[in-house]
Amino acid sequence: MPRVFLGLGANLGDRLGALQQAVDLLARRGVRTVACSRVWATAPVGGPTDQPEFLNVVVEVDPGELSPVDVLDAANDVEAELGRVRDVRWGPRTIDIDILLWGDLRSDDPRLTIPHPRMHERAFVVLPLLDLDPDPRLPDGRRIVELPAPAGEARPYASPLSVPT
Ligand code: A4P
Ligand code: MG
Repeated sequence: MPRVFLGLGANLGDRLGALQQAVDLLARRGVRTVACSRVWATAPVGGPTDQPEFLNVVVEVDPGELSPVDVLDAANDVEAELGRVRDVRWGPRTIDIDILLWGDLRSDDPRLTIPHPRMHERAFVVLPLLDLDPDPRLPDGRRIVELPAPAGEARPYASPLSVPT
C-alpha cells in the first residue's frame, strides 16, 4: 500500500475549525485520515505579503480504492463546501487541500502533479510531514532531510486534529 500524504492549509476565519472540518468531510468521501501532524502556525510563502498567518497540517490518508484523481475531486469538493473562493493565486483561503505524495507515483499532469512540485522547498509542508515520517523520500529517491532547508517560518501551534474512527 502506498503511503499517501495530503497538505491542508487555512488562513481565513476559524482556521482550526476549517482544518478539522476538512478532515471530517474528506472521510465522508472515502478519504480517511489515519494520522495527523501537529498543527503548525506558518508565515505565508508566496502571494500577497500582507495576508494573514496560516495554520497547516499534513495528514496521512487511506484512500481505499480511490484513484489519485478521485482524491483530488474529493479535495476540490471539500474546498468548495467549506466556502473557498479561488481568486488570487497563492492568496488567502478558507482551506486548501493538496496531494503531496502518493507512494512512489509520479504525475506530470498540470491538473494533478505528484509529488506536489514545491513541497520539499516549504517549511509549512516539510515540518508537519516530519511529524508523521522522520525520513520522507521523494519518488526519485532523494531524502527530504538532505535537501536545502525549506523556506518560511513555522512553529508548533496545537496538537494533532482528531482522526475520524
Ligand atoms: N493541482 C496540481 N497538482 C495538484 C496536487 N498535487 N494537489 C492543481 C492539489 N492540486 C493540484 O490549485 C491550483 C491547481 O493545482 C488546481 O486546479 C489543481 O487541479 P489551487 O488549490 O486552486 O490554487 P493554489 O493552492 O493557490 O495553487 P497551488 O499551486 O497549489 O499553490 P501552492 O503551491 O499549494 O501554494 N503559505 C503558507 N504558510 N501555508 C500555505 O498553506 N499555501 C500556498 C499555496 C502558498 N503559501 C502558503 C500556503
Ligand atoms: Mg492548492
